[in-house]
Amino acid sequence: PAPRTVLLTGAAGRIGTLMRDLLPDYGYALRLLDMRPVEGEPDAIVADLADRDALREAVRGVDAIIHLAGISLEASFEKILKANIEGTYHLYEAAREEGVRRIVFASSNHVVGHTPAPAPGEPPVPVGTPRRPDTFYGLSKSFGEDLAQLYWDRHGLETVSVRIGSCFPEPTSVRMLSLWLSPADAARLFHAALTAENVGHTVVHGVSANTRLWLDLTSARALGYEPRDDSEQYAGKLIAEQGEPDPGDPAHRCIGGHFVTDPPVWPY
Ligand code: NAI
Ligand code: 15L
Repeated sequence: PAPRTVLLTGAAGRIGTLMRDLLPDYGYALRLLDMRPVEGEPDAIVADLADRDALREAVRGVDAIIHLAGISLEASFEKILKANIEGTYHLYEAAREEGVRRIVFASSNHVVGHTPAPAPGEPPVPVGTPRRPDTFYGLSKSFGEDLAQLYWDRHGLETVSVRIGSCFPEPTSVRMLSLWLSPADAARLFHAALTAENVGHTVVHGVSANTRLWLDLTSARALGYEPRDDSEQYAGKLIAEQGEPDPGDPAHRCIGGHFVTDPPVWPY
């Protein structure tokens, strides 16, 4: 049967807030979790990923999990270790113990951040490209993908790891023209990842059907994802403001952009 009750971790965050709005239209009943209170949602579970008892209770009875919680920018190794590496492990253990069948894991383009960005006209980077994390943050997402593979091979717990590009209401930089995932396409992709059959552990890129696409969508489309948005409608305005991407600029040389040279740091 198709999953109905879904635990959304990181529900107070940027993507979590967008998905709380969009996913109920696909028929999901969402259970929410975050370390911060979720505005307007008094029933949301306020718990840290370090709290194994709370996680076990939170996952009990859900059909699937969308795992967005964690540090979403660069931080010290110690902080990343606790939130993203140990935290994701605790969530997978809770899911295994409670018999949850599937997790959609928010991975990131920063798993392959050091990969050269394709030049205009070159094909997008395939999902099987060697991993080249650009930060401890990207490294933690690479760990998450390997953890997902282990829990599939060893325990039969399925995961779709979504290497999200840049999920924002609108692209705000020239780089994002190549990496944008519109909120509506994110909901389409999460729905496909929750409902496709026999995914085992599948890695997909999470981007819209952008004209300047850097990340190949073959494996995402194989799940049934049909993106409808294209960042090109914002290209004129962004290029007028910021100029054409300069291939000599390190922030345009690699998929990870400014994370490669000057990563934004988690403020907490
Ligand atoms: P965000 O930083 O807005 O949200 C993350 C949420 O996780 C926050 O509400 C925070 O309170 C919660 N959180 C952090 N540590 C926690 C812990 N130890 N226990 C419980 N909750 C914790 O990030 P955003 O943009 O919503 O991203 C969601 C996920 O998608 C993240 O895992 C991020 O790494 C990933 N991602 C996001 C991209 C984007 O473009 N927004 C791109 C690639 C990946
Ligand atoms: C990410 O992984 C971050 O979580 C998000 O805040 C954006 O910066 C995104 O990558 C990006 O590369 O634009």
